[in-house]
Amino acid sequence: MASEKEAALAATPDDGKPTIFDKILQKEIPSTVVYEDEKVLAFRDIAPQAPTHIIIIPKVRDGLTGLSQAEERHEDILGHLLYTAKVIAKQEGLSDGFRIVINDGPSGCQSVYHLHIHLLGGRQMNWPPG
Ligand code: D5M
Repeated sequence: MASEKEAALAATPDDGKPTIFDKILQKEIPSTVVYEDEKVLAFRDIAPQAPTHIIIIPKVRDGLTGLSQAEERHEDILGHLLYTAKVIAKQEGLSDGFRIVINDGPSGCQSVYHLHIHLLGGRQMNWPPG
């Protein structure tokens, strides 16, 4: 399997086609869902980088291929995504802390162009990130 960096550099930023996350939303491919409400879906990352690694996505992309594409109308869903990350962190028992990551664009190592939050926890994190 290509490294995350290779996948990110090979990714097409926005070709208008459904992404792998659209297919997860449509249940065309399986995922391990840990949280769902009317606005967001959260599922376990297929290539976990920590004991807990969860992807949280808006159910409606609405132009939000990445954070750099955010507009004022997205403020509510962005806030909801972040709050949901906190709710899931508690649900997952990450009482000692956790990390939130949003990769944006090729330099940010983004490989899926449907805005998503990574929630990572269950081990000691390092700084700076790679
Ligand atoms: O992160 C994209 C993330 O999406 C990366 O950590 C792998 C994850 N991924 C890719 N396909 C799947 C499936 N099918 N299930 C669960 N997780 C998946 P990025 O920030 O774009 O690099």
